[in-house]
Amino acid sequence: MTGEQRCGFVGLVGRPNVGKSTLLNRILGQELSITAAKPQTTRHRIVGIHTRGEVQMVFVDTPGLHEARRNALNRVLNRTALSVIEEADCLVQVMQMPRITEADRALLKRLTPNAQALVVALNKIDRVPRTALLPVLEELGALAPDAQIVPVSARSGENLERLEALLQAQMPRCPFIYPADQLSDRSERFFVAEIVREQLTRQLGQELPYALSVETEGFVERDTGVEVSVLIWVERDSQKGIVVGRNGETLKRIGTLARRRMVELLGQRVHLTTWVKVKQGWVDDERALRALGYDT
Ligand SMILES: Nc1nc2c(ncn2[C@@H]2O[C@H](COP(=O)(O)OP(=O)(O)OP(=O)(O)O)[C@@H](O)[C@H]2O)c(=O)[nH]1
Ligand SMILES: [Mg+2]
Repeated sequence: MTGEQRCGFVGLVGRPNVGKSTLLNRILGQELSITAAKPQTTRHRIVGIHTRGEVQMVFVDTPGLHEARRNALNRVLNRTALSVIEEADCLVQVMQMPRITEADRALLKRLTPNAQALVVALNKIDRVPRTALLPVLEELGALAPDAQIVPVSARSGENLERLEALLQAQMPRCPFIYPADQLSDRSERFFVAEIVREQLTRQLGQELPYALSVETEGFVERDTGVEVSVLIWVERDSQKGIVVGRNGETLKRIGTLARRRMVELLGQRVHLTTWVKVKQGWVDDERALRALGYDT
């Protein structure tokens, strides 16, 4: 019955690499938002819809907030992350063990005066001994006396039920926004590009992921499966060489891993073609960013 339904937006925010996307995926039980052991993996606002019984929680995963203002992409990522603060019914700031940092404190300070409920998910507790938790929890309690603090492990799933219960309790009375079986508001076209970027980010060295963007050029469903073609944009010729690798081996490996994930996502056969192109200076060009699908 619609009258009993509750529904709202939960914004996931925090500095890069603390585990926001892993947390979302774990709650959803699906690898929706791409993850990697490198900062700035998430570049878009990713909606993940979680409906259980009469409660629908619309999670919004965001890019990690960071200080760097090197280029337009950095600025766009921060803007995308901050926009969720206004629209969410409830905010989850993700932090990670073993310690909270100056950047965590600065963001917490920014979030505390907001009207909506604030939850701090202290993530990655699996990597520290129990005894390490107490001083950090005490520090957080003193910094944000009104926030609810939940130690969790997005990797092992520890304590996520408690986090979910807390968030559910914050959802206002409101009819569902999305059908109960919908998982995201993004298209399959969007996710196939993300899957390729995930593998590029994971497989390539430290710096290269920041010079890359991926765009779906073709997505055609046929009787024999889905034909996907993606463009990988880099900034320089030398980067193209690294992505392709000797005899095309690097790109081939990335393509194989990405295709496997696409088969899982789409539940059909996938034919994947990848092209690497050079677009000089795209990371500092708002128009190019818009054309590549960023929320400038
Ligand atoms: N040990 C441990 N590692 C975790 C946990 N949660 C996430 N990670 C790892 O932390 C790294 C970053 O995870 P992401 O989910 O991509 O982090 P993020 O906050 O979304 O990062 P950005 O999108 O770049 O801001 C990945 O290597 C994850 O596997 C956890 O609970 N425990
Ligand atoms: Mg992320």
